[in-house]
Amino acid sequence: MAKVALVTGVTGQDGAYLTDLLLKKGYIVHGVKRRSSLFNTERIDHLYQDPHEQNVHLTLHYGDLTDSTNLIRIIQETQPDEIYNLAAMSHVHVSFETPEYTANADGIGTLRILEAVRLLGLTKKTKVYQASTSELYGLVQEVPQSEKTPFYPRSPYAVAKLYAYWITVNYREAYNMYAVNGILFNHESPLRGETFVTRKITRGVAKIALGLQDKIFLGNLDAQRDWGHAKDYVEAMWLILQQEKPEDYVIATGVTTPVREFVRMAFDEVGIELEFKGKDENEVGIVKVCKNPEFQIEIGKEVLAVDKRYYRPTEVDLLIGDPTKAQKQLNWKPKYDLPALVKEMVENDVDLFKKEKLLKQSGYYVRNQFE
Ligand code: NDP
Ligand code: GDR
Repeated sequence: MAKVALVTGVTGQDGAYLTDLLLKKGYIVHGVKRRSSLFNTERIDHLYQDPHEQNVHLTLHYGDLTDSTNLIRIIQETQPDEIYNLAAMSHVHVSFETPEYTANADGIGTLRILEAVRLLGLTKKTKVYQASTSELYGLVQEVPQSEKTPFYPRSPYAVAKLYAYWITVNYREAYNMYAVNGILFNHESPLRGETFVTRKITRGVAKIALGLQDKIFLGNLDAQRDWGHAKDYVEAMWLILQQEKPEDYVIATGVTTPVREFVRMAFDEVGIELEFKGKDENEVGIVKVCKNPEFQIEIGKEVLAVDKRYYRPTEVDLLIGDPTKAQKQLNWKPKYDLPALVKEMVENDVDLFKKEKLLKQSGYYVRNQFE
């Protein structure tokens, strides 16, 4: 019998990679997607099957983490062996603007899933994976950060995820459930949301190289993150649910890099060497050399500037994970390093905007992108 998985946040970056992985492993996958006034399934359209077909392996259900009865009904109908709770308002900066909603969806939303499993008498059958985050570490207590490092959240997002983390641990201990946290450090990909810093940079670099944009405006260039590839990280999620004992795991590469260095690497991919000048909010990036004849870019042009509006009220300065436990117990090892990730993301965005440029040059309407 095929295993049944329920994936919340199926339309997001991780939802798309995880669904692909589970389908390849022979799972029947049910995904929870929100109703939206525009189509929001672009990342999984290639996996979607018309419900009128035979042998449908992926089914989408309308739902929301803020709606308990909806979640109870979906879990009752699908009777999942595994639930991957990936749904969340996942943008740290936006959580300062929408703290109450973030607490509801990211914190209480997790409780709703766990409580639904309990109410439906599925505690022995259904395993629950909670998408926990390195943002829990927040204000640096120690480096590298492991499963034993104390938490000090620094945003409404991280505080909501702290609740989700502990309620998952509590349901495991109180009801003997297989409920676990994957404490995942930042992971990116060509499917990354456009307003997270890596994708904002790779899209900006592609547009600048193609003459579609003049400059990228960023916030704190000194922040350091442990960046991996989402494809590797969804593999870890699956492994975490296949263990004999339910335990929490840190998933990270163990390498940290400042945002400024990510910018440099991304420009380097299109043959543009940058020189950084100035400090803090006055820092700029100027084109020093352009080695790629395909891209006509003026030497000395300012292509990067800092805009304070992207600073956060409280920042997480340094994240670097210690994945020793995952390496030993899960036998997990990432296939991508940062240069390979940056290369894939930049190439993807150059391709994307080459198409846009072609449309523009042929006189077709190109929608305005609000970023
Ligand atoms: P995305 O922002 O790409 O995806 C989030 C998903 O959650 C989307 O499908 C979104 O739907 C859905 N969603 C948002 N709010 C609700 C809600 N109220 N009810 C139902 N669905 C909702 O995030 P990622 O894929 O990058 O991350 C997946 C999870 O992992 C998140 O919980 C995130 O906080 C966590 N995480 C991510 C890390 C990363 O580096 N990517 C690291 C550590 C943890 P829609 O498409 O309609 O917006
Ligand atoms: P993060 O990711 O907050 O770590 O959360 P993000 O890419 O948004 O920021 C990373 C760092 O870059 C700095 N930064 C900017 N960030 C954004 N978004 N836009 C900018 O213009 C910019 N300039 C500099 C930020 O200040 C920050 O230090 C991500 C999300 O996926 C969470 O859901 C997840 O839990 C964590 O990763 C682990």
